Amino acid sequence: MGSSKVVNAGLISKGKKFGIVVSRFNEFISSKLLEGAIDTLVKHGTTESDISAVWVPGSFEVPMIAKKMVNSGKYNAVICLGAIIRGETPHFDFVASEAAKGIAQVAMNGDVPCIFGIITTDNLEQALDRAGTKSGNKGRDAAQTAIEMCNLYAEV
Ligand code: INI
Repeated sequence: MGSSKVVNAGLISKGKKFGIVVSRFNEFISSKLLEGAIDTLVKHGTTESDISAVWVPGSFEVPMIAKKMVNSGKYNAVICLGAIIRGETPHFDFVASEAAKGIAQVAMNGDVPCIFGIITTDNLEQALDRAGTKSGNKGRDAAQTAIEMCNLYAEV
């Protein structure tokens, strides 16, 4: 319709500041997600010195630091990265559900977007696929989502 206002945020991140929280558990995978996220932010215009990444022990701890980063007022968006891989016990389900719930809670209570870039997979192969091989790099996707969302927060 001619007079309707349609908001569609761009993907330019120049001048924006990003906090990244990354889980050390399954570090081989999460370090690839981190590399992908940083590379994507830089490719879209962010200066490397405007990116701060914090390593935490596991995905369960990600929301705790994400909350502090969101509340610090220093960042235009916070990106959460990690890899939760199913094992023999129900541990996976608890960690995955608390990480997702915690990040959603931080996102809804904060004034800047907090992005869920934690992969949850049934096995290592599926995780590798999502960390820069067959299925792309979910760290890149999370970074692109963060850029779009912080540009949207500036518009809406
Ligand atoms: N943390 C992860 O990030 N990925 C996993 O696959 C994982 N598994 O499978 O156990 C995991 N567990 C650790 C958890 O996040 C906490 O660090 C730990 O429970 C201490 O609170």
